[in-house]
Amino acid sequence: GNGNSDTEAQAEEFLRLFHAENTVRRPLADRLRQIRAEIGRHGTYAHTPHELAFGARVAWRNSNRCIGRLYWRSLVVRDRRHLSTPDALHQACVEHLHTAYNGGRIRPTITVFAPQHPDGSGPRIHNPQLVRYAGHRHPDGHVTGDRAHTLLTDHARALGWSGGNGTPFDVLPLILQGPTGPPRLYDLPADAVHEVPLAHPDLAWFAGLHLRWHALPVISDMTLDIGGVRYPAAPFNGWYMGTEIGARNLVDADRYDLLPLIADRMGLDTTAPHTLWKDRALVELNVAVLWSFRRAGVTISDHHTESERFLRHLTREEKAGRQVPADWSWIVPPLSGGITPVFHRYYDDGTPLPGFTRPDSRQP
Ligand code: HEM
Ligand code: NRG
Repeated sequence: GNGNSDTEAQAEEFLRLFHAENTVRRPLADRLRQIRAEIGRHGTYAHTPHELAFGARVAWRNSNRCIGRLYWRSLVVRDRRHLSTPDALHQACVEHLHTAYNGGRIRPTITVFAPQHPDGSGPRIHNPQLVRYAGHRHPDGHVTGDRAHTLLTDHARALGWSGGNGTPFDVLPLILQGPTGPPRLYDLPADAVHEVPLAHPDLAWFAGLHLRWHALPVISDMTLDIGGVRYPAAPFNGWYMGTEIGARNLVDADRYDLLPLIADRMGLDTTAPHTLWKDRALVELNVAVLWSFRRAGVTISDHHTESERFLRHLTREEKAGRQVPADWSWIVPPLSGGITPVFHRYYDDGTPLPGFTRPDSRQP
């Protein structure tokens, strides 16, 4: 955990940034004095609602893997710091899904729950995203569903989950834990989880594959770190870029691994890589994802549009005198990289705070 002096130094750095970028009535020196006293007494301090909202937006702005940062100022911040019990988390997560979905016009939204206590305790969401599909493991090693989630599925079963119909798209329950006490299971109500059935504008058989994906990517396993205060439960979402679904989730060999099936239905020659059967199947799958979301009236964007927006973001931030940390290997889309403008340049690196962090090895 943070010692008091670390917390103080990080608080001061954040408060200086907050005062540099915002019009704040209260003099900086005043606020810093108050924060130091609070840290002295309690080992931590409380953000004002204005500080919290700014900190969350800057955490998005600083996310070096995110291509979607142009709209960082418009993030909707739901201040739920008074909530930390599993029951309350569950209710607020369901609300998050409704308000962020907004009838299909997705609103980038974050819900911030109670902060971590100086002793390290705090609320936690065990699911990596609020909506995840189960990976059902069979005795012969075959998996039905999302192979990335076999461990999460086992975890849910060990806690007593008996749901799921054994389909490839069974939504897992939420596994929620308060600052004290064991993790608890909560089913998501069906009307909170919006999904899009996938079809293709020209390939009539495509709908018969019965593929689907959920409308909202709500990351729930990252800690929001602002000015020496950590929020371990702070689920956030924007909208999908089509390639996340059509070039990774449904395609990776350790996810749904669907290219062989799609190529077969397309009647492609899959006997040699030089026929580019994988590439041709990949493009049609991505056409299907984008077309289906649009047809369903659910916000989604293609990688050409998001790349162009990201370059606008770089120009705008540069004008404001700020560096934009970016990780090329995450920013360049997994389909047609070289024909998007984000491919053809270098980026500043770094992972400044405020930011979203992960305790495990996926964090740089
Ligand atoms: C990562 C797009 C909104 C924070 C990503 C990735 C994409 C993306 C394509 C890479 C994901 C991957 O390869 O798995 C978008 C789009 C948004 C959006 C199109 C639409 C508004 C947001 C918001 C936040 C955010 C609202 C936070 C408030 C992040 C973070 C990562 C990320 C922290 C890295 C995730 C990780 O390490 O697993 N985003 N994003 N993004 N985005 Fe965004
Ligand atoms: N690739 C993951 C989601 C990662 C974040 N992507 C976003 N974030 N679009 C997947 O589920 O495919 N967001 O906050 O919108």
